[in-house]
Amino acid sequence: MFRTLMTSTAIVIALGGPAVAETFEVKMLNKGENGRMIFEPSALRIAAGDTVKFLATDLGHNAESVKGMMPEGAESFKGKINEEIEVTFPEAGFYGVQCKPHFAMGMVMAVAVGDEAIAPDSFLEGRLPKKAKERFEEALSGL
Ligand SMILES: [Cu+2]
Repeated sequence: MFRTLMTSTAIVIALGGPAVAETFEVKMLNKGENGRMIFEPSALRIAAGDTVKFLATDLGHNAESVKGMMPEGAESFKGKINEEIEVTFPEAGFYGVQCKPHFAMGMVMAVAVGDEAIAPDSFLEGRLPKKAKERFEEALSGL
């Protein structure tokens, strides 16, 4: 005689905490809608605790933070060439991201974390290649 006992228990706990963190994808491209050697999108607004995944859609790129273009206390990050890294941004503020080999060609993006509308003056104060600065300015205006 066989006896089968099936028990199914579902426990649903409703949490009133903050929204679940999201993951956003950014492509690293040789050619995008807005030019060559480019992050797409090149401007992103996310919430603190969200993650950005950098996709090696085209080869030969990396994603790393730009020195001096982060809120104080935030941790820098650096992906290897062709590495798809996931970066979580716990600190609110503005972040500059670069592809090291194509920095001078303007392969940069801006990530705004939180609600602050305008980047601090210091964000673009550092030494930047002309094309990188232009792309940053473009990105900031699109946030
Ligand atoms: Cu690149």
